[in-house]
Amino acid sequence: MEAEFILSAARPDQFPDTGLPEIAFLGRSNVGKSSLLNALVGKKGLAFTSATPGRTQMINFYRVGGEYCFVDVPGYGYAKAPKEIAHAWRRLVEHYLDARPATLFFLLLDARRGWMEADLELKKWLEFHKRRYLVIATKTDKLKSQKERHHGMAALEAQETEAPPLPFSAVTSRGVREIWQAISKNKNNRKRAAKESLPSQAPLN
Ligand SMILES: Nc1nc2c(ncn2[C@@H]2O[C@H](COP(=O)(O)OP(=O)(O)O)[C@@H](O)[C@H]2O)c(=O)[nH]1
Ligand SMILES: [Mg+2]
Repeated sequence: MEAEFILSAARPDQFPDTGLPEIAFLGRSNVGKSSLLNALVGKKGLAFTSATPGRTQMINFYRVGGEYCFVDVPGYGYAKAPKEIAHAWRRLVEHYLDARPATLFFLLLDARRGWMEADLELKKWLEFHKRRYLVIATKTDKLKSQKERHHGMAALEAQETEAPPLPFSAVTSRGVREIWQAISKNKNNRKRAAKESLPSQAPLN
């Protein structure tokens, strides 16, 4: 799939206006946001992945297949970041969430860890502000036994969400097809909603 980096935004006035439907990848540092983005596009090095949490400090925008804008949002809940930096990220991310109401949000959770405090906070925010979001369980390849898998999914399902969490692994590519289906379904729903909300035409005479 054709994909290109647009820009990294450190401030809200740098957010690009692509006119494309936006998909934002949200989740704690190291949960696998960049890896998911790369897997969906089929390009290993598109988004910067790192073994060191908290490296991506800006919001990165990518044009994907000429049809979508993917947004890699810096991870929250990284305890070791210096206070001022953590504060600046938070403000930048909050600005982003606030400024882009039409975005479809992917909330990524580590399949082994389930919901953590910061994830729950974000879920609450998304629901309060009526944003569309999907939960994605990452790193499912790390759940080795049947028991671990069962336990992992049960922990994710303990929270009520609009749609059930989608399992994903960047190692096995599990979930790529289902996630793309969810993206295009969302786009079609949006188109339909936009059509229905058009004012009916007044008769010409
Ligand atoms: N085993 C496994 N490792 C993963 C998976 N996704 C990401 N990782 C690893 O987890 C680390 C963080 O991934 P990254 O995509 O940079 O996370 P981000 O900080 O949320 O963008 C990297 O070392 C990745 O190689 C996965 O599905 N399975
Ligand atoms: Mg990243």
